[in-house]
Amino acid sequence: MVMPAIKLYEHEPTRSARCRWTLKEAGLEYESIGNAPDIIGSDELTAVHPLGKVPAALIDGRPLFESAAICTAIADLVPERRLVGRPGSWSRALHDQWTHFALNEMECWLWSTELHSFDFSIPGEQRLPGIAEPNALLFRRSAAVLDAALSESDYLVDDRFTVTDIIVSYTVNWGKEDKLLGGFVHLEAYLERLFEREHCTLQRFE
Ligand SMILES: N[C@@H](CCC(=O)N[C@@H](CS)C(=O)NCC(=O)O)C(=O)O
Repeated sequence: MVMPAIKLYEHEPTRSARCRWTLKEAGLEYESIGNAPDIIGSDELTAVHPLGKVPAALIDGRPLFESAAICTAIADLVPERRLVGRPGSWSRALHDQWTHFALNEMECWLWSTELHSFDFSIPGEQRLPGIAEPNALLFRRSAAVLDAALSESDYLVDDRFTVTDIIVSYTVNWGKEDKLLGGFVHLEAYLERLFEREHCTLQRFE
């Protein structure tokens, strides 16, 4: 099978780290575009992602955005690497469950706190700094669910490393950066397990 040409619009310390890690685990060549803060909001990027956000990708010239969608599409390109279950399988349903859970029940609270503190999207006078506390509460309520799941298995799907772990662990590590993992020993151990992987792109936070 001829592999598609892949261009990844990225900036290293952002969610684009998910896509870079997935490409490495997939063993696929790609062209990195940007890898500097000024790629965000640029005309070049906005032609691929209407909000001018990273990550975004061109796969054989076709634009794709949202980090989880890009990672899953890359994993689907290399079925022999078993990074994700085939569409329609129960493994795939569990991949969808955990990635949606991480993004919609965990990451959204971290993102909201960031936007209301030091990020650039919300004008200063409209920011609600007090939102950090309820956001932390809601993040930890969901993190407890993930911690319980990881007390029974080292990984989230099929008891082996998959792209699901790449997507979800970025969220968990962001919670670690925000010092919200206190008491979640299985989440801490999960991160340590992933740091051991050769291609891991997670940043270390104390
Ligand atoms: N849900 C999106 C989030 C993309 C996103 O917000 N990216 C940030 C960097 S991590 C960005 O480009 N922010 C610029 C902005 O919000 O304008 C994804 O997972 O790809």
